[in-house]
Amino acid sequence: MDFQKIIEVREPEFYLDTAIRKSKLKGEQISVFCDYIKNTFDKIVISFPSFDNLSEFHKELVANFLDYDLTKKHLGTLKWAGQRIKSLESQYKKTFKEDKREFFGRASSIMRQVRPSLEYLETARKKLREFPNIKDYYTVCVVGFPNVGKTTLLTKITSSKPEINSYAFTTKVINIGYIKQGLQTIQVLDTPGTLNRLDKMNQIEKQAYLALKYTANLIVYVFDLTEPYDLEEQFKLFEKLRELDTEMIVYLSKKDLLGKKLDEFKLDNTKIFQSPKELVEYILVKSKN
Ligand SMILES: Nc1nc2c(ncn2[C@@H]2O[C@H](COP(=O)(O)OP(=O)(O)O)[C@@H](O)[C@H]2O)c(=O)[nH]1
Ligand SMILES: [Mg+2]
Repeated sequence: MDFQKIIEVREPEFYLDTAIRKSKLKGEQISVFCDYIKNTFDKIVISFPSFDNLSEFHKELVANFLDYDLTKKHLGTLKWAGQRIKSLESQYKKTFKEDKREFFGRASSIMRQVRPSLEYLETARKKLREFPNIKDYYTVCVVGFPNVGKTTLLTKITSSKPEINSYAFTTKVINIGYIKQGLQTIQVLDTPGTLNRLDKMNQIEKQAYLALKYTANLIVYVFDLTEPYDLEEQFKLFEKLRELDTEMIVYLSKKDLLGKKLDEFKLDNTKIFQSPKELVEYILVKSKN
C-alpha cells in the first residue's frame, strides 16, 4: 500500500472557487461545476486505501494511528456530497439562468456540511503519509539499541543511502533498503526502538514494532561490543525479541574497533556474523527456502 499517494484534501472554499472558475471558462455551465466537485471528491475517496483489503500489518498500523470507522464515515460523507451536487445539476439544469442564486446557495450549503469531513481527511492523510512504504517481499528486520550500527549495516548490505547519525534517538524514519538478486527482491528494514511498553513508544517505535511483529521473516540483532549500551541491556532486548518466534541471527558491529575480541563472543543456538558479505549470503539462502 502506497500511503504517499493519497490526494491532498482542501477546504470547501477552494473547491467552490475552482468549480466556479472552471464553469465560467465554459460559459457558466452547471455541468462543469458539478462534475468538477463530484470527480474531485471521488478521486480523493479512491486515493485512500480501502481499509478492508489491507494486509494484517497495515490494518494494525492504521488502527494504531487513526480512528478507522471515523475515517470511513468521513469518506462516505464526501462521496455523498459529490452525489448530492450531481443531483442538484439535474434539478437546476433547465432553469439555471433564473435560479442561479438558489443553486449556488444550495451547493454552498452542501459544501459547508462537508467541511468537518474535509478537515478530518486531511489530518488522516498527513498521518498516513508518514507510514513506511513496506512491501510484500521477504523481509529482514535489523534491530538493536540506538547507535549500535543498524543503519550503517543497512547501507552495507543494501543499496539505500539513509542518514547516519553519531548520536542516539535521531532515527525519525524506518529506513528501507533492498537486496536484489536476479528476479528476487529482499526488503531490509532498519527498525529502531527498544520495545518499551506500547503506550510509551513514540510513533516510529510503534511502527517499527508492528513491522517487526507482522512483516519480519528474519531478524538481524545487532550487538555492539563497544557498549554504547551495557551488554546486559543489549542481552535483555535480545531475549525479549526471541519471544516473537521469528528466526533471529546476530551481527556484531564495529569489528574495526574491536578486532579479534569478537571471536570470543558466543551464543547458544544462534548464528553470529561479523561480515556484512556473509550476512547477505545467509539472507539470500534463507529467503529462497
Ligand atoms: N568504527 C565504526 N563505527 C561504526 C560502525 N558502524 C556504525 N558506526 C558508527 O556508530 C554510530 C551509530 O551508527 P548508526 O548506524 O547510525 O547506528 P544506529 O543508531 O543503530 O542506526 C555512527 O557514528 C556510525 O558511524 C562500524 O562498523 N565501525
Ligand atoms: Mg539508525
